[in-house]
Amino acid sequence: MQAPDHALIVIDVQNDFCPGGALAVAEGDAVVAPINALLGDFAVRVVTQDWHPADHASFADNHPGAAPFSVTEMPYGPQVLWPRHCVQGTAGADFHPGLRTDPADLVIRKGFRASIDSYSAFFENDRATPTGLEGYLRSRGVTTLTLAGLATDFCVAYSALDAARLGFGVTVRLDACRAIDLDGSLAAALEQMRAAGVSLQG
Ligand code: VGL
Ligand code: ZN
Repeated sequence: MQAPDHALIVIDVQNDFCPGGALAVAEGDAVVAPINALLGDFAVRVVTQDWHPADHASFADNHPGAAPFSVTEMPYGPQVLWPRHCVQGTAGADFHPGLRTDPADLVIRKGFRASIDSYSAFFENDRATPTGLEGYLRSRGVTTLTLAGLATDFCVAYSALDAARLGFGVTVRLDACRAIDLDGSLAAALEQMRAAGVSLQG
């Protein structure tokens, strides 16, 4: 069992990121078994859910003529335009049916504002608008985090980098993550996490 100040953060293990989903990550469902095993080891357990309204600005089909996986400029910086995914209340937004969500203390939803995406569990993509997760963790006395889930190079990496910037000790369990790997994004994310002092394990 990990110390009481050490939390497991499970990122976006949802149907749309698993094989057959709208934004399927290769082997995305392979994270379910290792994460289920990890859940028993942590006193504080948080799961996140990507949770977009239908008119979300990150969906390519909300930008006439834009191709999925192209990049556009938003007021807060560059933004990948994704296939429509994790729409609030749809089956694609549900957690993978095999994920043990009952042991979770907190479910944190992100990406619910139409005009801004939110990869990180801590801040939206302007890197300034908080989700509230930092306050939750600090008020529970958490200082150290282990992250797992989908996708390594987007929501997991952004969460890990923000957590390190906030002063948490951060480990990413790569054996319990899978990546999208868009134009070298996995290698770049791994390098950024290493440079930020994130421990990459598994
Ligand atoms: C994610 C792209 C768009 C993720 C979420 O969970 O990594 N990626 N929305
Ligand atoms: Zn999303």
